[in-house]
Amino acid sequence: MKQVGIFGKRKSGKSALMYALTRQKIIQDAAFSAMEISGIQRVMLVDTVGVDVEDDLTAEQSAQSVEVALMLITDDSFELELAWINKLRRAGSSVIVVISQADKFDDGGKALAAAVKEVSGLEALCVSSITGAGVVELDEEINRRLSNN
Ligand SMILES: Nc1nc2c(ncn2[C@@H]2O[C@H](COP(=O)(O)OP(=O)(O)O)[C@@H](O)[C@H]2O)c(=O)[nH]1
Ligand SMILES: [Mg+2]
Repeated sequence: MKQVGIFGKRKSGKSALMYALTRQKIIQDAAFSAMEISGIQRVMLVDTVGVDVEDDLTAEQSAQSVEVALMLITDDSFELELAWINKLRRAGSSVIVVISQADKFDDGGKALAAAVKEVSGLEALCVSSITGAGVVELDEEINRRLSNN
């Protein structure tokens, strides 16, 4: 089964996002239940401890096996995350940058997404696991990346 890994610092909202995506998958699967539609992909979501934990084995191991990697960013010190993005790409993963806990920002995370883009050239998706904003879009992007791989 294809794996999607969730990376980011501790408390960046990885586990909450995993549950939000799981709910989304269940809703989606229910809508298509009893139908065999190609393109519906079953994936394994892999949670990790935190890239800010020294020698986090869960992140190190997942980096080797995930097809798609979500890298969560919550504030403007994201050097560690950028280093991990390079590492994940070298290991062959397709990386989606997520501005996590987007409900905490007045602008829904847009300024932080712009800052990430300025430094790295990467487009980020703003997602809130609490309000659900951006979860469907993220799910769609994951599916796109999985089918392009
Ligand atoms: N406001 C807000 N809080 C969040 C969101 N996602 C997670 N949290 C909170 O942030 C804290 C850390 O979340 P958690 O998913 O455990 O982070 P992890 O350590 O990266 O797995 C918890 O108190 C969550 O309730 C979010 O989208 N919005
Ligand atoms: Mg967690």
